[in-house]
Amino acid sequence: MTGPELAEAGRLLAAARRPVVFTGAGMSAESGVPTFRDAQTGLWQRYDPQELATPAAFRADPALVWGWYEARRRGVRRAEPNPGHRAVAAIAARLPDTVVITQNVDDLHERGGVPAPVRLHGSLFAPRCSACARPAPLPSDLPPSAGPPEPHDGAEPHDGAESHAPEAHDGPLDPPACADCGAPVRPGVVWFGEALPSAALDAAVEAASSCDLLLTVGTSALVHPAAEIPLVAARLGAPVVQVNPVPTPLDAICAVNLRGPAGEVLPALVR
Ligand code: BV8
Ligand code: ZN
Repeated sequence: MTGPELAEAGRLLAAARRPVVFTGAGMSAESGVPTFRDAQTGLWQRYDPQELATPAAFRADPALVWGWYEARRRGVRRAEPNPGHRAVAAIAARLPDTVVITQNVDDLHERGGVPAPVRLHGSLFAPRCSACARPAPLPSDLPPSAGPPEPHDGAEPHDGAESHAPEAHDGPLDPPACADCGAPVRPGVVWFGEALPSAALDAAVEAASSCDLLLTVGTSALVHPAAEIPLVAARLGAPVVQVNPVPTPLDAICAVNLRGPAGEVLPALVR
């Protein structure tokens, strides 16, 4: 990323009144939350996330899939928002008409100062019944194997490594049963092959259709229909600025490509 590109992106952001910030897993990478393209750790090294994130996988082995999501949720609980999350919140504070649209299922935007992002793929923190869709309580965060206490529970900060990937001691875990109908509780995320929540998708298309800048951060732009959101903005004439250490299919439509990590680039952009 060079000075002129950052200056041009800063000029476009300074001129914007209704920006959209569109984020993917790379937004949380510097918080230690693995991206989908990162190598999985522990038990899940043997699985392609896209094979686990499907209704069929949950039907075939609810404990394996529920255990994976619980491990990811505990990892997110141990993570902290990074300076990139706080820079996105600074943009939204400065420009009240900002809309943050995320593909991520962690809660780091909320904890980093963006109270209500448009959530295209749901949340790790909204489990529901797989049959009657009744919202289910979040399980206690201490796994049966009584791993290290959660730092948010007032205990010492987790002495874990940088990464908050699912850990080796995490493994299959039987999902709780719905209090109403007894069916297994499932994660509140959108799996591959499932439709996105129509209200969220409509809100995202509406925001991308009326924005005057779209800032896309940390996405490989391979997952549809989310990947079409930046294209909506570009087709309607809004400039697109990308933050990603590597090229993506979005490069061709971007006015500026800022090659670098979100946690460094975004604070420099909003300085
Ligand atoms: C549907 C929740 C229909 C679960 C997720 C059209 C074309 C091709 C395929 C399809 C298509 N339409 C539909 C499909 C099928 C499929 C799909 O897109 N497949 C692709 C992968 C081939 N889509 C679906 O199935 C969708 N559903 O279309 O349903 C339908 C309609 C009606 C009725 C019934 C059905 C549902 C897709 C949602 C899947 N759920 N998440 C969970 O989290 O477990 S998506 C999941 O993958 C993540 O949430 C995330 O959104 C996505 C991964 O994308 P990214 O966020 O971009 O993350 P990734 O790891 O790929 O990339 C990270 C990037 O960050 C990299 O570029 C890296 O360079 C960068 N990076 C790294 N570090 C940093 C960084 N950037 C900045 N700073 C850093 N420090
Ligand atoms: Zn139920």
